[in-house]
Amino acid sequence: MNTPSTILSAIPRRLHLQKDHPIAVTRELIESRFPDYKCHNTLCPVVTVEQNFDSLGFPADHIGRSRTDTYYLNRNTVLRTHTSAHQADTFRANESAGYLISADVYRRDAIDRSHYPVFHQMEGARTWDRNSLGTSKTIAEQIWADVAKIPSHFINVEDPNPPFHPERNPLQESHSAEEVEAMVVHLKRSLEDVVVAIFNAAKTAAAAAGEKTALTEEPLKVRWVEAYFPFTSPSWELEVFWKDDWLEVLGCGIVKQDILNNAGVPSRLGWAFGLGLERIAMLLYSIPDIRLFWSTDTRFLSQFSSAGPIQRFVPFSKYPACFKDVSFWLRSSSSAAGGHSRNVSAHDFHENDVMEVARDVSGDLVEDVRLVDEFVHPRTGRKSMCYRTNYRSLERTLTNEETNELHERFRQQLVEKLGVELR
Ligand code: FA5
Ligand code: MG
Repeated sequence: MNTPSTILSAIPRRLHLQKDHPIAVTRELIESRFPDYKCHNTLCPVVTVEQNFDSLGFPADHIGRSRTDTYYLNRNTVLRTHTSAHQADTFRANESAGYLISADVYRRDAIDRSHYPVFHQMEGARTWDRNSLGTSKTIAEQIWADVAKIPSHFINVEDPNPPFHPERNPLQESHSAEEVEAMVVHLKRSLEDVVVAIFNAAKTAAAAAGEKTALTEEPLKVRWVEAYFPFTSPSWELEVFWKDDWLEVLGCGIVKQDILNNAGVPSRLGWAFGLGLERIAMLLYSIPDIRLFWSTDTRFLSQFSSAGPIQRFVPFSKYPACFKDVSFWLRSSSSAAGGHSRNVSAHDFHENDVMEVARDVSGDLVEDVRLVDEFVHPRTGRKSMCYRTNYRSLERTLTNEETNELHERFRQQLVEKLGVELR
């Protein structure tokens, strides 16, 4: 068990189901682009290691399984790290050709304005059955007929990638080139349709708010890049150009046939995707900080509604930041045998542990935690690290006493929980 109570207390929140919450409105907007898909929105976040990793073909030594990245409840049970944890079960239930799963997911991760240890994903999948071809002669022909039903768009998508590549992004032996070509077009067109719908809504809202930015003045820029997931092949990520940089919004690919075979539906083949609802909601509403989604302040919540057009978020005044540094020594790996120091060795150290201590002490009052300096002492070989914490409330001005007290508790907990030596 490495799951703190602050994380457990997020479980009942279910922001994707809270009426008029921006995560819920974003979910509804995306769901409306997939009218025939069955939506699952209340699946339990407590899943087995088998569901979250094994059923998807994650290798035994995959980094995602480690205690530094995943919240375990016991040896065999985790808080799901992605909605793909429900893929095998949903394929096995075989209730519809297309499905969407929206849910809260949990990951030990960095602290900054776009990362939070709890966020929301939407998973989607579409499969076709080789045993029910209807009027089509082949499964590829049937998929192309379905491609024709996807609304067309006029944005210029950068996509230099072949539908598959023998080394980088291989076709599975159970699929023919024709089948994969058709599925890849269906997959990419379906997701481009979502991104275009989101950007049109954001653009309309931005223009109504009088914004003059790349969003209102320039055409949307989108690109596909090749990717890797243990449970799809070939695989891609979709990126959009946002605030001078490419932002990854989703991962996707052709479902590994083993997953469908093991789920008792070997005659089916298809694609799946997983997207981050916070990332999309931040673009849609222009929400600057991921912590805001967890706010219960009416100045935040009252700005959103699932009725009527999307309205851009109007920030309430920004409260002052307060930066504080902490420096500490790790034990050098070479002195470990000497045993004269009980502090954590450079080898055992993981940054996510520092992040979790910060989160545990300060909750949402910590805006970000960043490594600002590290060096190895030339003589002793010991490593020193310095982290800078920014304390800032989204709702009020913090007092000096308050931030001093938080920071002192943070320092003491680093010693107690991680065994570092303060400098
Ligand atoms: C996955 O979680 C895969 N399960 C996605 C997938 C599903 C691939 C089905 C193929 C088939 P990834 O870890 O990249 O992949 O996360 C998917 C999306 O979740 C990202 O593109 C991003 O939009 C969002 N995301 C990931 N980490 C965070 C985070 N810490 N905070 C907010 N959003 C995040
Ligand atoms: Mg990714």
